[in-house]
Amino acid sequence: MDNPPVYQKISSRLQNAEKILLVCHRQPDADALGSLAALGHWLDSQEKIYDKFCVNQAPGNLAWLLNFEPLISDPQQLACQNYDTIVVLDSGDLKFAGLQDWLVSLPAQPYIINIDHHQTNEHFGHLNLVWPKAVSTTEILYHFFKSLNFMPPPKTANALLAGIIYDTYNFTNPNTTESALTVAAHLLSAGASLARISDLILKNKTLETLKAWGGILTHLNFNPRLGSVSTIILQNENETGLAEIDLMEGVANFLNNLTGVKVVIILQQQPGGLIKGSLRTNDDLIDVSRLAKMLGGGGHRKAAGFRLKGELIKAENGPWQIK
Ligand SMILES: [Mn+2]
Repeated sequence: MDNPPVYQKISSRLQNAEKILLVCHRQPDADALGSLAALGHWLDSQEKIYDKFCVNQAPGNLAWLLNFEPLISDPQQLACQNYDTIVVLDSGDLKFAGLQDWLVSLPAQPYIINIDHHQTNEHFGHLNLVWPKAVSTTEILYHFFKSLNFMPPPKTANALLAGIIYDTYNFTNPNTTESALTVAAHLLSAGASLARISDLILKNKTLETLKAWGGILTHLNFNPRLGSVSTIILQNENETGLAEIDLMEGVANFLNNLTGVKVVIILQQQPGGLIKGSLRTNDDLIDVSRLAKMLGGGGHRKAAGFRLKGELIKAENGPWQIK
């Protein structure tokens, strides 16, 4: 995607900003954190002052992206900082970014730049760079940097590649594009290390994780009419020390490798009577983000999620149901 006018606007807004806040979505993944890190590197090169916020800290296998530095995770700490510009990365809405309540409480609204690739993005920014065809938000940032003639140093190339590897599941998702592969090739030329990054991001399963998967897979249920396979994760099934989201996403990606299945549905029981759902498909004719949106969530054509109020109940001799 080439959109020089928007790139220019974003660049000049950031160049002229006094105090910038970079934000990525809660429970951050390698695209969210890679975007945060890479944009931070560019701001460093411009000698700009900025902070980084995310509701949750980086998971252990991704902390290297931020040089093992903690993020601001308590919105209270944002008070009195007087940010004039906020860049929200890889988040389809302000709630997912954890900013909604804090923004409402502010006397004056900061200028919001929204850079994202989620199909369901709500264009909540004053400036929106939303490109659903990009495989990752870092792919968009690559084009942004290129248009500014910013040559990413190896650490930035690694951060950009991390987002592409994660969101394409190592270039194996059906949404992997020629353009993403070309960008990845350029990042390798810029000094990114493909094997190392993909090991750090994807080869992170522990024995405990696989044992938890084993328990979860015993609930598998195939619906021949819909061509869907579903499973559930009960509250006591995560003793892995992994974040709930990582356990769920891991199982969802694994099940998406099943042959003869159109849609993967995973429901996870959460405390407080909440059910979190994760949807996957490899079918070109199915857009799971539409179903997620109907259920109050969002995401991409091939991978989406939602949250519902309810409890998972096992019908007698039947499958699990939402009540
Ligand atoms: Mn992403």
